[in-house]
Amino acid sequence: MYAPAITGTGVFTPEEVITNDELVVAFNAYADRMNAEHAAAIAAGEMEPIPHSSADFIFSASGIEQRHVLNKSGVLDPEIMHPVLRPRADDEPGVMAEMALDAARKALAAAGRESHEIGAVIVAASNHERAYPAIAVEVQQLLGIEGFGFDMNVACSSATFGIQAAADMIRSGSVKSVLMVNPEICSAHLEWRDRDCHFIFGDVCTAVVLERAEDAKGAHWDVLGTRCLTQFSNNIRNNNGFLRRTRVGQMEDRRDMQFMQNGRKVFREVVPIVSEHLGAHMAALGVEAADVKRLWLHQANKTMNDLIGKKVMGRVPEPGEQPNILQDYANTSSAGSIIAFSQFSEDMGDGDLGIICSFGAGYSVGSVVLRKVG
Ligand code: CO8
Repeated sequence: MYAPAITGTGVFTPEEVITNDELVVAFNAYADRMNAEHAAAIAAGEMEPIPHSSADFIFSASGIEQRHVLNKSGVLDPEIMHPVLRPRADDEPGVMAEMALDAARKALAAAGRESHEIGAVIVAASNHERAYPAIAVEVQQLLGIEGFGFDMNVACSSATFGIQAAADMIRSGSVKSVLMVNPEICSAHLEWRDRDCHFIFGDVCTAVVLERAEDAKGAHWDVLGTRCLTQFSNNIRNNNGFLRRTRVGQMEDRRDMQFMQNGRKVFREVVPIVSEHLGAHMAALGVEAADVKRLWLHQANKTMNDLIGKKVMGRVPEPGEQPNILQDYANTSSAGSIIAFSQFSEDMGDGDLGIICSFGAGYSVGSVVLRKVG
């Protein structure tokens, strides 16, 4: 058995940003247009008017201030209301592969590794661009990696489940090192015309290099343990998948074809499930709350994270102990906790303990307990 370690992380952040104010202006213009178009039906009581969205509501309900996206103009055009991404020919990199390359190169540089030294690629994400060939195999080919690759989807827990899969393969000796990547094109799965959820998501890609701890070239994170849990629920569901390519009103317009949730129910159910999961994982590893220097949680909702942080630590976490990035990125599905880990771990010292924890559709919960070395 070999001890697995995280030796590098990388984040690809799309350049384009949509603030809450910009988003609300676009949504309200869309609502006004639809209400004018259907004025007669609304007046006859056959249809409810679409109410306006509000930037104040978005911030107070979620803590989100802005989001990065691959295409801002399509999302903000009241006639379109979805990202417009250039269709890719089969002989050029797909969108997810392109995002993955940027994040992967950063993670490899952080680990001090060349891509040909990696033994396997896992692309773990909620939002897949196609069914097959696997995005991971495309990334593998683009980076010149021998060995194999496969895709995984456990919604917002894809990255932690991907870390567990990688760590288990390294432990057993089937591979020496793994590149685990999370390209999340959440904007293509979000229903930007639904006021209840149009503010939730953003786009990003994270990457993590895992290898045998004994092979690490510098400071690294020993993986002390991983734990995954799933429990079926329809409270977060998407029945179709990638990309609405047609213009508003010109497609079979089933609401279930994009992201759907029962947000209130999710909120109520998530806090106990995640808190119990983390408590049990810590107990199994003999980790006390007082030992935990940092919690890198899934980034969906600030209030939810504050509650989970308090339950796990047994007190209100000090500023910096449970860093949030959702104010800048919104919910980036599986990548959120990895962005937090990547951006808020450099300052930690030799022997410090931290926990990455994701939670998402499925339901799914994944935790990774890490100890800094070096
Ligand atoms: N602008 C203005 N008003 C609005 C808007 C808007 N954009 N949207 C809704 N409102 C109004 C509603 O009409 C409603 O009005 P009224 O009270 O008069 O009926 C009022 O505001 C409250 O609406 P909601 O009940 O929908 O709002 P919430 O307070 O519940 O907030 C959230 C919505 C922020 C989405 C909240 O439900 C939430 O965060 N839920 C948690 C789930 C979550 O984070 N989902 C994100 C994606 S899924 C994910 O990342 C995984 C999460 C955890 C998985 C669990 C695994 C174990």
